[in-house]
This record gives sequence, C-alpha cells and structure tokens, in this order.
Amino acid sequence: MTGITIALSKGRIFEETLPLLAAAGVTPAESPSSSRKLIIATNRPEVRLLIVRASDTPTYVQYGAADLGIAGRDVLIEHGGAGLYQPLDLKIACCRMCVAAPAAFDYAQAVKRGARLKVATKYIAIAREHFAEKGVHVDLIKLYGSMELAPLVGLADAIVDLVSSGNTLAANDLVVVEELMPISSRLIVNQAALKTKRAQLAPMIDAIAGAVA
Ligand code: PRT
Ligand code: MG
Repeated sequence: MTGITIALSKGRIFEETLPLLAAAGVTPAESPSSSRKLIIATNRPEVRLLIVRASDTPTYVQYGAADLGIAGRDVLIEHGGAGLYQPLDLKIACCRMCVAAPAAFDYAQAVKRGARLKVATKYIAIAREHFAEKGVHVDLIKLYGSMELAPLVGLADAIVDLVSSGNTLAANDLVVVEELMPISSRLIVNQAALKTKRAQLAPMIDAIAGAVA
C-alpha cells in the first residue's frame, strides 16, 4: 500500500490531534463525530485516516494496516508495544492513572495490615505491575468501562482508572488514594513502514514533532 495511513480514535484524541495534523499539512475531509465513515480522506490524496477503537490503535499499526497511529500511554502499556516505534510524546489527551476508592474506605490502613484487595480495572497489566511492586495482594477484576461503579456496589474495594478533571470520581464519592503515572498520547509508527516508507514518513513525523515543541 503506497501513501500514508494514520489510525486514531474519535473523541478527544481526534480533536486534539487536528492541530498537529494541520502542522503537517493534513486536513481531514470529514469529522468522525458527524460522519460514520471509518476511512476518512484528507486534503492530501496520499494520506488517509482510519477511525478505530482507542484500544485497537496499536494493533492496526503493529500489523501494518496503518503506518502511523496516535494512542494513549495507557493503551500502549496494555498492548505491550510489539512491532511499534514510539518516537514522540504528543502531550495531548493528558490525564493520570490512579487508584481510587470510596472516601469511607481506609485504603492506606488496608494496605498496611496486608489485606487482600479486590481491584476492578480495564488496565490489568498496569494494575498487576503496580500492586506487585508494592507487595500488595490483589484480586484483579477485569471491566471494560464505568469502573467507578464497582466500589459502589461491592464488586471491588478500589479501582485503577484514568482521572483528568476528577469530576467522575467526585460524582461517585470516590477519592484518589494513589497516583501511578502521568498519561499522554504518543505517535506510534510501524517499524517496517519506517524503513520502506521513510521518505514519506520522516517529513510528517518531523512536522508533528515541530508542532508539539
Ligand atoms: O471510550 P471507549 O471505551 O471507546 O475507549 P477509551 O475510553 O479507551 O477511549 P477515549 O477516546 O475515551 O480515550 C482515549 C484516550 O484518552 C485514553 O486511552 C487516555 O489515554 C486518554 N484520556 C485522557 C482519557 C481521559 N483523559 C479520561 N478522563 N481516557 C479516559 N478518561 C475517562 C476515565 O476513564 C474516567 O472514566 O474519563 C473519566 C474521568 O474523567 P474526569 O474528567 O471525570 O476525571
Ligand atoms: Mg472513554
């Protein structure tokens, strides 16, 4: 496949990527918020966008269905990063990976006395590594969304989730009890494409890097 294919998700990543694409001379022909098309053309005939689920972006790039992608650090850690080159932190879609629990639950005390904790999360790999490092015994419960509900109905003692404004936690009487890491989105590149399409990809990566800085 000649040309450049870029995979990204609609919503905050698409919106925050627009200025970076503009810096590389790329303007999408349509917005995924109003169009149902999953392949979106741009003003540059050789550049197209694939609209994918956020957690699927690394997979499209890993297998070469897309040359470039934009994905959260959370998604990249869970994916593992195989076959991907990650040249740039785009500093968009910023948030924090946190442990949160009901305000009434004494998390620090439970950890101190070595209690076994039930933790609900979409981020199994990140949570497993975090609690293993701390020596905390946990039963991880995999969820696909709305993690904030789990402690409210007794499914879990705590959650591992992303927090940006903190409004979702506050609305559900949850508080941050630990911060794991800052999260932002990165540009990812298929390793083979970087070699075979270097002449096309390098100027685009440079233009995006310039816009970030
Ligand atoms: O929504 P969907 O299930 O399709 O997938 P997704 O949630 O993975 O995609 P999307 O588009 O919502 O998020 C894409 C990327 O944005 C994530 O992979 C993160 O890297 C990044 N990001 C930045 C966030 C947030 N901020 C964020 N606040 N992703 C999710 N949230 C959620 C969070 O999970 C929680 O439910 O927003 C809620 C908290 O927000 P506040 O503002 O109330 O704290
Ligand atoms: Mg979401």
